[in-house]
Amino acid sequence: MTASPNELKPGDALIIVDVQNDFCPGGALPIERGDEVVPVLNDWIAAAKAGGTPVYASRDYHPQGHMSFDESGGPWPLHCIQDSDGARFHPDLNLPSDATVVTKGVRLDQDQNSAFDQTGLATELRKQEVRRVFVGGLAEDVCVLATALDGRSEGFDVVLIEDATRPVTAEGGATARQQMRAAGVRLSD
Ligand code: VGL
Ligand code: ZN
Repeated sequence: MTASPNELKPGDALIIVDVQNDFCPGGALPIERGDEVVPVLNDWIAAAKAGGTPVYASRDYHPQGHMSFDESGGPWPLHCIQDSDGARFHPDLNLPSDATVVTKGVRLDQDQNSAFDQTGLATELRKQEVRRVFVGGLAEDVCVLATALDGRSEGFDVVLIEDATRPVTAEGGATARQQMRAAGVRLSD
């Protein structure tokens, strides 16, 4: 069973990972059916708003010449360049005005796949007395995976919203789910 927005309660937070144009069909690093996470996440956002659950939205936000680009010997095509249209959140994602945007991938010398990596997110969540995070977004086998695993390492209960994520590759998605399950992330079989 996938997670349901009506499970949200005090002590929870919603973390929306990298739902940006470049990761959706038509973008620079398109994830198959990546845009299908948007309506699902909008239901979660609506429930979060209604219940006072804090919403965090991470964005991949690379400088020109980033080390993760194939032109620099990295694994990925150019994507999510700072200030580009591809780096913007999907236009249909109903981010609340009080959502916290978590920017990552800005370092020239290393990639930051996890929304927790050097962003201060764990500190902020503790400050908000968050104990459990619901995670969705893109991509399941890259930044969602890294974020969910770091959430566990930081001591949070982590729930993957399975219908709100898509992998770069199907095999990658299967491996990612195994890794998440082994780390104690809640997800369906
Ligand atoms: C991502 C590939 C490269 C992601 C970011 O957000 O999952 N994937 N950079
Ligand atoms: Zn990236």
